[in-house]
Amino acid sequence: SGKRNYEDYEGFKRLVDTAKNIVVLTGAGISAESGIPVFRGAGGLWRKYKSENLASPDAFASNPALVWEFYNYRRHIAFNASPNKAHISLADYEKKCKKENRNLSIVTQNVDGLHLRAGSEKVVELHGALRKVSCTNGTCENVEENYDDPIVPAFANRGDASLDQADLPVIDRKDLPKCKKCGSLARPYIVWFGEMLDPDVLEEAQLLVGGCDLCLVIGTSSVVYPAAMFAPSVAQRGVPVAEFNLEEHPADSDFAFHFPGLCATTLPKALG
Ligand code: BJW
Ligand code: ZN
Repeated sequence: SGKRNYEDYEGFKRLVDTAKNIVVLTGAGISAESGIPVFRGAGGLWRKYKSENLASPDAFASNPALVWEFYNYRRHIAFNASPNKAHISLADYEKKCKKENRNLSIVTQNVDGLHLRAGSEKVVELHGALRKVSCTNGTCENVEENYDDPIVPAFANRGDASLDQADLPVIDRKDLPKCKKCGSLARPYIVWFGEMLDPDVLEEAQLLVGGCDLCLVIGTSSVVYPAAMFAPSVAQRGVPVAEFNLEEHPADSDFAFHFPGLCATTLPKALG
């Protein structure tokens, strides 16, 4: 460890083309070039509200209409976005691996669904998905796919939900999304701050991370747990980690490879 290879594309290619179990960890940065705002830093979506103040069970309990309108807006952006060259090069590389009897899996923090839409098959969605809603009634636990945009008529023609809503009429609770099974209030199928990740999903991710012989970590600020510990745990085992990010982070000194820049440019170059 401690070996830092900046932009060593040739060295990386030799490794990636022989690795048997590749795990790719992704965050918001991989979708930035598809027009989906990242969470932290410049261009962050949460200008007016801190992410913790909307993506939390308390926020939903106290103002479900505000939280739902925010997710309605996020869904609109995600459903209308297209996978970029970074998503597509991963999907293509997974197909190449399959032919060569090797494995490539994606463990993503993203909720936009763009890996699946790019054609990736093995995708673990750690934080849920914007295309899914779940029931708030603990005895029902129904999870369903829902592509309606707006998700309910009450959200039509209210403009950009990221703007100040003080002047907009308050939406009645009865007009919010409902569970199609039991009629209770529905919620976004998203893991909010302070909530546990689905234990099966977490276990699947941990198995993949624990068994990989090469790890790519792409477009994440690596501050949100438990996802933030995956790449460091791989590096700790002495397995090479390659980071693709606009910026370099001080915590990443154990990573073997660094490819600074826009990942829709660097990733196709590294996997091509
Ligand atoms: C590019 C690029 C380009 C840009 N090319 N690169 C201390 C206090 C309080 C809480 C905690 C604490 N310690 C731990 C916790 C728990 C908490 C946590 O980690 N908080 C931290 C913030 C400190 N974690 C949790 O609550 C998790 N649950 C949990 O731990 O349960 C147990 C528990 C229960 C109770 C108490 C404590 C523990 C759940 C976390 C769920 C996170 N959910 C969110 C929001 C919902 C999703 C949504 O609505 O969309 O998921 S948070 C938000 O951050 C979102 C993301 O998935 C996640 C990660 O962000 P990501 O992907 O890294 O994006 P950014 O924006 O941060 O970074 C983008 C990066 O891309 C940057 O590095 C750029 O440079 C780069 N970039 N363009 C390449 N073109
Ligand atoms: Zn229900």
